[in-house]
Amino acid sequence: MTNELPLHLHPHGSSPAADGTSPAIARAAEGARATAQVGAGLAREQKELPSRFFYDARGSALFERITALEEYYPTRCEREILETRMPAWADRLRARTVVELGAGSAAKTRLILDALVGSGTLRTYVPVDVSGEFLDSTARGLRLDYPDLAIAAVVADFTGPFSLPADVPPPHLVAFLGSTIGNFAPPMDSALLRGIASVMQPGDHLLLGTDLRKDVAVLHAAYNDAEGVTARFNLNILNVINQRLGADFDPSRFAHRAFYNHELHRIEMHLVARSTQVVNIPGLPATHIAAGESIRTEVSCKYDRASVTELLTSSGLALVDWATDSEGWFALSLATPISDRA
Ligand code: SAH
Ligand code: AVI
Repeated sequence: MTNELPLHLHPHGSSPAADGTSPAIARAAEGARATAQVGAGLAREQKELPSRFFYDARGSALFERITALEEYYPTRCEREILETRMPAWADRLRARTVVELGAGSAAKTRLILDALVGSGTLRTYVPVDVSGEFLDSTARGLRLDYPDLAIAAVVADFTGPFSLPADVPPPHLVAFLGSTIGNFAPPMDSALLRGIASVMQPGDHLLLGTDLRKDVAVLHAAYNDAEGVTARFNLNILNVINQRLGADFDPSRFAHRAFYNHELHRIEMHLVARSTQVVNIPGLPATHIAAGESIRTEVSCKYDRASVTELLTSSGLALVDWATDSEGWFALSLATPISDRA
């Protein structure tokens, strides 16, 4: 794995500096890029917002609450697979560094760390996440519980270029859990994985979590929980955009909606305007939203083995192992760069 992930997924604006530019300039560049992205999304016929804006400290905390909900099965299914498979995988991977994209609380990751520490190979864990405050607290907790590991947290948007710390000894395991890949519609999904594959070296592996296609009632309940936590998570995107971009969205004038799009095999989360309104964002033209019109805030693609294999192959990766939970609701795939196949 080389030290810079050269991922360029955004057509609008430049990405935050990974080249030693001062933090103030990098922040201004990120602000300009965020405004350009939000503006482009709101100008589409189907208005949309980039889902990374769910995740400020409150959004990350709300996501953690979602993972504990009875209806939200992906976390417990993925945990079951890790509990079952990680000890054998650790012996096979012999990873000295784990890099995790979108680490969040890294609660499940502890199963990966435990197995690799148990095999005696792991030296360094690099959690990467855009939610800085939350990531700092994750890293603090891990340093207490894993005093012999180097925990090198990187606050970054993994869809832009970013640098890894200098000391990340190979072989590497890149963990991309939770089906976060599903939040990227084609062709962004493949572009993101291709960027990851391009910096992997022989002996490195990707561990990819993907939510599987299933009974629509199960999917629907997972994104429309009875307590309304997912609704609060969805609405929080407007608070984050207000705070980061100085926008004047009024969250009380929107309602949560999540449904399964059968044709595209994905859950879509939207915010539906309760009334006609105008939203102002500094640097952008006023956004007119009609009553009943929606803003799409997230897609969450659902897969089967064939579509995961196809996604990996189109990204320059080869599937080397596949495991599901006992219900067959979630899968973990181990993959290597295609050039690395025996
Ligand atoms: N891996 C954890 C968390 C999944 S939630 C789990 O499986 O439970 C998705 C995580 O990815 C959040 O922590 C969020 O802050 C992070 N994230 C989302 N988009 C991101 C982006 N573009 N760059 C970096 N992190 C991102
Ligand atoms: C992070 N991501 C994979 C979650 C998902 O299921 O798509 C985010 C989420 N959205 C609503 N609930 C959870």
